[in-house]
Parts: sequence; C-alpha cells; structure tokens
Amino acid sequence: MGMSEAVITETTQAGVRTLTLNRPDRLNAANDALLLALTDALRRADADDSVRVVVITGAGRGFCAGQDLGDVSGRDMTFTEHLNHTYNPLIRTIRSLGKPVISAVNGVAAGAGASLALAGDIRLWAQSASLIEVFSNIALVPDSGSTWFLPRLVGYHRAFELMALAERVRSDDALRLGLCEQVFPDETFAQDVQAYAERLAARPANALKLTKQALVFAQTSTLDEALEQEAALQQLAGDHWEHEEGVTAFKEKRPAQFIRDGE
Ligand code: T3D
Repeated sequence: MGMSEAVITETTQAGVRTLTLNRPDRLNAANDALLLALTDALRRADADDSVRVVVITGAGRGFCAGQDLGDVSGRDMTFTEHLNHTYNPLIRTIRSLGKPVISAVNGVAAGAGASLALAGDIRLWAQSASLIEVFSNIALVPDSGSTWFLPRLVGYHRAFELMALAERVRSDDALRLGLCEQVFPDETFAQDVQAYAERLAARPANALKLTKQALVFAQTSTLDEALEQEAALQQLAGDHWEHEEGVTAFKEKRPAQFIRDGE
C-alpha cells in the first residue's frame, strides 16, 4: 500500500465502491495527498466495469472540513494554481464520471468539503450532518464549485446569505432547501447508504450514464440544445441491450435484469 491509500480507503460491495476520506482527527480536512488520491480513486472506479455506483463519505464524525489549514503555509503554488491542480480536477471528475456518485455526508461539510457534498449526483445525509460555506470566516471566496451548485439549489440570495454569514445548515433545513435527497439516522447511516446505493446499482447503468450526461449538458444549454442532445443520447440508449431487456421484461410482466456478467 502506498501513501495515497492511507488518506482514502476503498471498499467494494455489490457493485458499490465506497471511497472514505480518512483523516478523522482533522474532520477529513483535505491536504493535497487526499485530493489527488480521491481524484485518482474516482477515475479508477470509472474504468472498473465491476463498479456501478461510487459513494464518497468520511471517517469519524466529520465529512470534510475543507482545505487543511495546516497544509497551506509554505506552499509553492498560488491559490489559483492550487485550485487548478487539486480541487478543480476533483469536481470535474465527479461531474463527468460515467456512474452515479453519491455524496454520503456523515458529519460536518465545510468549505471545499461543502462543495464536495453538493457535487454528488445524489446527496445522502446523516441526521447530525451539517454544511457550512465557511470560506468567508477566513476571508476567502467559495470555491470547488460552491458558487455554481449552491445558487442553482437555493437561489442567488439564499446562497449569498449562507456564504456571507457562514451559517451552518442542518439536515432538516438541507432537506427542505434541496441540498440533499434523503436524511438517514446516524446509527444506521452506513447501512442505509449501502442499501440506497445497491438500489441504484441495480438500475440500467448505461441509461443512467447517459441521463447524467444529458442533465449535466442541460445545466448550461438552451432548450433547443437540450432537445438535440436528448435525441442524440436516446439513440445510444435505444441501441443498448438494456433497452431491449427493459421492454421485454415489461411485456413478460417480470422485473428487468439490468446486471449481466461482465457488464
Ligand atoms: O487552494 C486553497 O488553499 C484554497 C482552497 C480553499 C478551500 C477551503 O476549503 S477554505 C475553508 C477551509 N476550512 C475551514 O476554514 C474550516 C475550519 N474548521 C472549522 O471551522 C471547524 O473545525 C468546523 C466548523 C468544520 C467543525 O467544528 P467543530 O467544533 O465540530 O470541530 P473542531 O474542534 O473545530 O475540529 C476538530 C479538529 O479538526 C481540530 O483539531 P484539534 O484541535 O482537535 O487538534 C481542528 O483544528 C481540526 N480541523 C478542523 N478543520 C480543519 C482542521 N484542521 C485543519 N484544517 C481544517 N480545515
């Protein structure tokens, strides 16, 4: 095991690859080793046919406390260089990954950790989890995609308020505001996340990949462009065996089987 495995641990169960940020005594604050290892692990999960869903979560009581503030002084990169070297490739990798990524927010998500919590395709929170756009506490600008994700979820004004005051959003408000899809009890969080992820893993992988691609595209497209993109991607979905299986299963009045050996 190299250095990189220590800061990110990986397990795979029933097609679900779980990547755990593993610096619990720092609430999984991100140093460069962690960021590069996480991006690398995501890329490997994308390339691995046995993986159908990826879960990102944190060890201990935190999800991710953002940039490790002990790791900044003496750095030989500007802020811009650092973001382009570490956080930005990570967020781009999540968005372009051909598989669903679940942000399983087990505890506090702060700063770039909040961005990571928002960047998943599905966001599952533990009851005691919270999110803080903490950047303004240290007089920085929200980064790692927070300025893109948050206003799309809560609108410009609420996003500005959360960022300017660095207010903590707790799970009941997160659910109401659309920052997460589900909240699970702390005690059963890991099992509930795994069960949810396995449900997702049983869905048609190719269709979900194309659905993600279409939705990501439409976030920045016109309606006309989205319609054209849908028409093109529908051809790819319709030509895939999953579609035939779905239609056949419907006609035969049985559940579709979207998992095949070697796929
Ligand atoms: O390229 C660039 O560098 C720019 C990129 C910036 C991206 C960013 O993310 S900027 C924002 C950086 N993050 C922060 O400013 C968050 C700092 N942490 C906090 O505000 C609080 O820790 C929390 C609100 C997240 C949680 O509070 P609490 O009371 O639950 O826990 P705590 O006691 O503050 O933290 C527990 C330990 O984790 C503590 O260590 P200790 O005292 O037990 O030895 C604390 O120092 C450590 N810790 C928490 N966050 C960080 C951290 N250590 C280093 N860096 C952290 N970000």
